[in-house]
Amino acid sequence: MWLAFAVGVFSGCGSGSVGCPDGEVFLDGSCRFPAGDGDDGGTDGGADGGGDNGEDAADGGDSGADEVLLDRDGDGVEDAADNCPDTPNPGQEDCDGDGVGDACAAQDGTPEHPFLIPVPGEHALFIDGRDTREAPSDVFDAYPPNTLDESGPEFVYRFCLSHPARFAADIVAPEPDGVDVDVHLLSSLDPIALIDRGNYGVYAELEPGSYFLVLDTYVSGDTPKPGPYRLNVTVRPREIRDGEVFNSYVLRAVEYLDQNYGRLGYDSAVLTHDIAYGPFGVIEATAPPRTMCVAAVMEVMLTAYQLYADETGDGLVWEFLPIRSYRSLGQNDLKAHIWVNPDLDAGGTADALRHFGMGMTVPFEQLVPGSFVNLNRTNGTGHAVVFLSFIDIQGNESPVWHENVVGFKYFSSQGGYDAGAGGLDYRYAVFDEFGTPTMPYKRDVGIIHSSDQRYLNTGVLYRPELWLRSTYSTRALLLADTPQPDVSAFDPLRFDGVTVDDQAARD
Ligand SMILES: [Ca+2]
Ligand SMILES: [Ca+2]
Ligand SMILES: [Ca+2]
Ligand SMILES: [Ca+2]
Repeated sequence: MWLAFAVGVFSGCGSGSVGCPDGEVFLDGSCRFPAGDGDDGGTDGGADGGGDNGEDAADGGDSGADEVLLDRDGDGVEDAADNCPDTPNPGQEDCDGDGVGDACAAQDGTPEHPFLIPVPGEHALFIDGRDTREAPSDVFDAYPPNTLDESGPEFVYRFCLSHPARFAADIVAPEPDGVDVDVHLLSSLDPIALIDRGNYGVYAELEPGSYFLVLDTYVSGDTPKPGPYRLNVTVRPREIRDGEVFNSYVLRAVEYLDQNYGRLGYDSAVLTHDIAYGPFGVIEATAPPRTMCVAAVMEVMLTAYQLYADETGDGLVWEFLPIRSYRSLGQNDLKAHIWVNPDLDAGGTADALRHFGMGMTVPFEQLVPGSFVNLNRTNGTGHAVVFLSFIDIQGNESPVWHENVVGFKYFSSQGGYDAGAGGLDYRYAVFDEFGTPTMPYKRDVGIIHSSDQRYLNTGVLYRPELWLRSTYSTRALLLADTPQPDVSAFDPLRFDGVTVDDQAARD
């Protein structure tokens, strides 16, 4: 499935199916061998071409001398105007504007013929897998102002945005031993204009336009580290719209859990009570009613799913991922990413949701109530929480960020072991630079205020009709019944459940 193909520049339009080499088909935005082997490609091509051409010829004959315009590929665009007349492409996308439609543009991953990432709407997810040992391009050695040695071979992608977007590109972590492919987002090829780069991924808020993504091979000393990668590209609208995000259900879940399961005690345990996963079974609590923070976030999500399903009659929330995604800690289980794992490049719930095609990174200042935050403190501990509001120095709440914000109000599980002293509850989180101000209720201070998502991981969950299949969520389904080793473990020292006003209860 993740085979990279042998490359050469192949001119595509009009010959073959969509400009893929012989035996390959255009699938999910790139040329691939069809399932099976090369024989399938030949059969598909022959059947498609013959059928279409025959039909068109007949239509033309009936009309005789009438000026009926041919549309060989039946995409509603007449041949004379069709920028790719043998491949249905009703949208006529032409990212580079050269008159040759994206659907039949030559694509080999070089700067001249980059792979085109389709962005069919405001919400889009593109997956691809290749191996930089096979990359045909070796022209980028560095990405100023960054100075890392990227002189190994690279694959170049291009995409066009018609709307303001949040854009993320991630490669699946961890990489195989000896492999180090880095991700670079550029606004143009010449001069090189680096927007963002990362060891595992990039994030940016982008205006409509054309951009390049380069998957390049890092060189350590004199040793290039080429190898395979699996790429997930996520495009979401810049605007966070009530009708598209799950925040209102998250907030209702918080209210429900606070009233019914609040302050029952904190422990390194999972869930305050057993929770049904739709018709697929029950996710069992390990030591009810006590629970810890990452599990509290998962409990909020599972409760929000139930509220959504009750209201809409829609079971999509349980069909997207198998129940084991919320029970197990394997690489393709959502829970393993929510549990926080640097090896998976998962700094918290926001990363987890993006990885699985269910959510997106949103910078702290742009959060809306009902979003997810993983915070880290200057003392080295961390916490997974639901974001409720921004707060000022007196603890006054605001649903939108303003210049007097000193932190935020959250919901999670923390505090003492005894009922009343800990468990699901609210706290006022204050960024380190604002000290320990008086707040209306218990505080959590010393929070690291950073735009680096590894320190302050922030993002939203979309409504299930906007959940899109990423590498992780695809594999979660495929491997649902296959035993997988645990790759994450809860770290009770880092996630100690101790906020400044819980210290007494824990000493
Ligand atoms: Ca056409
Ligand atoms: Ca066409
Ligand atoms: Ca073009
Ligand atoms: Ca390079």
